[in-house]
Amino acid sequence: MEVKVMLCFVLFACVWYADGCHRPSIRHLRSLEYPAERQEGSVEKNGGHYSVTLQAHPCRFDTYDADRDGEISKREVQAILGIAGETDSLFAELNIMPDDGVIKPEEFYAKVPQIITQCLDTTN
Ligand SMILES: [Ca+2]
Ligand SMILES: [Ca+2]
Repeated sequence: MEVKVMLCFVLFACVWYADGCHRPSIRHLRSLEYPAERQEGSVEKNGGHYSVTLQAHPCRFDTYDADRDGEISKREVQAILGIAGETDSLFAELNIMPDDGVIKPEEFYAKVPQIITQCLDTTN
């Protein structure tokens, strides 16, 4: 019983806190931490392949996952490659299972060797 009361109190406190203070959301904080000016490269589309120019490794998941949460959001790709049609298009192709709206490592590594020029798997 006491636990339930405690949980109710905690929940109430959380709701009150979130409503009362207009503190920036985590998402907002992250966008401050990784502004668009951080752009380090660009993407061009040549035929069926994307040519990704990057200072960092264009074939590594970590390069794009700026906040290291294990998934790549569209904003993270835009932060690195710029806000452009090619960026959206590349994101859409890498996001094989689009329902979650993010690119998971398994999606990334399944697709990147096929569509990014610098990462093409030449062993096949
Ligand atoms: Ca991320
Ligand atoms: Ca996905």
